[in-house]
Amino acid sequence: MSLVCFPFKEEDVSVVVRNIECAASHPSIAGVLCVGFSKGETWHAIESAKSAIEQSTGKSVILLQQRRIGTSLRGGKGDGMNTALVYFLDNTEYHRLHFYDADIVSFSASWISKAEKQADLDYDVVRHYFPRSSTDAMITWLVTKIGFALLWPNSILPAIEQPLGGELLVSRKAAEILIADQRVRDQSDWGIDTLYTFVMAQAGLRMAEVYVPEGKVHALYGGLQDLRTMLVECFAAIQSLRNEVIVTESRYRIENPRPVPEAVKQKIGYNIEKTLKLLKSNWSPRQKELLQEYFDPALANGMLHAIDWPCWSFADEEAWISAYQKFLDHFEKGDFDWEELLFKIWVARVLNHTMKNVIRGYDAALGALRDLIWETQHNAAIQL
Ligand code: GDX
Repeated sequence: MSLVCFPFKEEDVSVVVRNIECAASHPSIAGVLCVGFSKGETWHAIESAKSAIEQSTGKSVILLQQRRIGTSLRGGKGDGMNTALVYFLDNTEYHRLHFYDADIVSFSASWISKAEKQADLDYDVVRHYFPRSSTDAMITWLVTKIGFALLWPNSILPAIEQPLGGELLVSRKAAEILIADQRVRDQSDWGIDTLYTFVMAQAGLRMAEVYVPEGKVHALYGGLQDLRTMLVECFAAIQSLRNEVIVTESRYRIENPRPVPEAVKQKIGYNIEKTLKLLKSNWSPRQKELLQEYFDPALANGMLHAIDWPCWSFADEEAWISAYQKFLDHFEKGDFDWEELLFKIWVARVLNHTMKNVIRGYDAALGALRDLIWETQHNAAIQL
């Protein structure tokens, strides 16, 4: 029997409670572990619903506040997920641990069944992936997948569809490997998904990806500003791993995707109007100096022009790969000017993708993203 963990902060309580009930009702699930950031409104709603769910399903619902496991980085989702790993390893009656974001409106029993069925074939890790809008997942595509392709082109990492996905199943073996790793325990912030994925590949775990055709419908972002912290923490996680090597091969299997639903194809993942203003915000003299010292002149000049009038044509695929390599060498997390430069250049790249690729339709946009990963991986592999 398995355990399901929902890490949560503050979410729509009716969605969270419905998801807990759904997981607890599943025949493969013996317990549902809710790991809260703090004892806020969502915590109290779960506490109130807990005994009724336990009575109706006959399963345990455990409510825990996350422990401070990392010591140096911000305490966030990483501490929440690692708290769940420790609980799972201490409670040996559970054989597998599932993670799901608590705010998923489209969550259903089939998400659990799919992962369980795949794990029965002796996979250590089963990850869910789903159709996403062509303007969604801009951290996944432009930061994580690019980083994996540049740094470990011959590993399985660039092939993993959604390496930041918070929906996955781990076996006891995978959980033990993860929590024994100091780098994982230290990654208490949004970088946790990067660390889990990386360590799974480095340890040669057997990994599968299952496809969820209905997609992940969850709370939406406003402007790209909402993603600034996640961007910085996900990039810093990749940067912290840049000198690591992967020598082991992992067994890897992926379920074929289905046609993407129209609703997903037509969705715009962020507010473009709000985002345009970000290009001219928060500039300091030092940011301009760093831009001119470290980055290609065409990109630097383009960014400086964007202070006066929103423009983005300079932030093409090639310019992003070149800038990414400069950030890998010089970026300093915690330094406001470096973080702002990373954020603004990424914003320009996302706008360029939106106006150049997304405008040509869903298939062209996804094709451009896939080509970028493929080209980057290929070029990095031949330079090894
Ligand atoms: N315990 C705990 N502590 N839970 C947290 C915290 C925290 O500090 N921060 C967020 N959560 C919960 C949150 O309530 C939700 O259930 C889940 O973690 C995901 O957070 P959300 O703000 O909905 O993340 P978002 O923007 O949807 O990102 C998710 O998808 C990304 C992706 O696939 O692109 C999240 O799983 C990311 O890790 C993932 O990169």
